[in-house]
Amino acid sequence: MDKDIQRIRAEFPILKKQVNNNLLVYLDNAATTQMPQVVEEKIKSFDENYRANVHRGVHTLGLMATERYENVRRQVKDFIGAKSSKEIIFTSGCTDSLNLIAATYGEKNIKAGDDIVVSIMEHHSNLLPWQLLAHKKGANLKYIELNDHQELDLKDAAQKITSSTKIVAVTHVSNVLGCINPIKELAQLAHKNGAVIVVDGAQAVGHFEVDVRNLEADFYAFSGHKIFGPDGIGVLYGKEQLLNEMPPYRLGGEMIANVTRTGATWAPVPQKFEAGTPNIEGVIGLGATIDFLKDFCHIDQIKEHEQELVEYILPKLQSINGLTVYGPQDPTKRIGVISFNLDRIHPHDLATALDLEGIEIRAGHHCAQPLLQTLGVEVAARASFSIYNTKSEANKLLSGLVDAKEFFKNGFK
Ligand code: 7TS
Repeated sequence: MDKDIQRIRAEFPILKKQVNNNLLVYLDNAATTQMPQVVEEKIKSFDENYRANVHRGVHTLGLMATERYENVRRQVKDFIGAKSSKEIIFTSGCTDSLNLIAATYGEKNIKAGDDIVVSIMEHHSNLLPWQLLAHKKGANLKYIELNDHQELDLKDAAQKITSSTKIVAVTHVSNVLGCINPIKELAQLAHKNGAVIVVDGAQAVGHFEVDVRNLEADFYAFSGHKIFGPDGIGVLYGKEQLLNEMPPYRLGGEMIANVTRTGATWAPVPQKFEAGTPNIEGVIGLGATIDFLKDFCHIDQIKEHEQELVEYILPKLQSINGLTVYGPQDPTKRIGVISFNLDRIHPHDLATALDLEGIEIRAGHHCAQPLLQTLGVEVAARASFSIYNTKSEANKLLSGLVDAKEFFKNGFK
């Protein structure tokens, strides 16, 4: 395994960089992962060999660009186990995908008095669109709470999801707690009550195998930049029938069947939801990313490696006096995301101290303020591990934290 990790590390030139005179230790993968060379090369090849707009002209470059673009749609379909490539919509990211569902499916189907059920651990991207929709329509927003292990409480979910529920919107993996949520059980609860389930997969895809049909998800959203791909590209999966029944999101070029002076009809899905020139470079890069994930890293190996790192570091973190880790204590219930606070040191100070040693972690509210309020804190530090991180980097984090604790207690030695 270690040899394989070194082979994977070699694909990421940035990992050889020095930051503040130390070898970079990149532990902010939940915010954005690094991009392997092969993805950049694929994007460069598009720009150098067949750069053109898609779905428009009949010239050679345009046809080549369209063919590659549509091939990636088929690749994504296979990657997440969708039934048809018509169910794959390219968006600018997970946030865009989630806003799309609320503004189309939500606008059409939510009425006053309906319930929308989210979990308390949602990223603001899967909370604010539902909050706004509920305010606009006079609907109720209900929260599934945490259980004693700081995981999603399925018993509470069974009480909150009722025949009044029209939409259940939950994250597959929390970007703060790192816990993997029981999506299939939630989907079955939603369906039993006649609701649809929207799954935010931003922290799940690329960490373990995701099969939308096996999960019974109605909608599933994720971003390219969190799975070693480019920025500004994301995916929305939706069941074809649901997408067919939804009104369009943005209006403009390429999403119409016919336009007259007085009206318009819409193109079939997925074009109906891809108005204007899409992020073609992003899509080409996403295709290369999926190849890299499947053929070079292997999804099962990613899962195993993150698990191994969590099993290694979690007890050691917990043995640091004054350090509180959030989320389930059982490493098998997590991906490589670990949020914590150390004594009363502000996470920004902690992150700045670690940065001086080249260790990059995230600090703040992680765009999950209601969750942090529930945990009784305003901010937290977060280290998030990926396939290219090593135990030696985990050790650097541990000793960096111990140094920071000493420093903030005693000042300069
Ligand atoms: N959902 C979850 C669970 C996320 O973690 C994020 C981003 C998003 C949605 C939004 O994704 P985007 O690609 O559209 O921005 N999370 C983080 C994070 O934890 N730190 O920076 C971004």
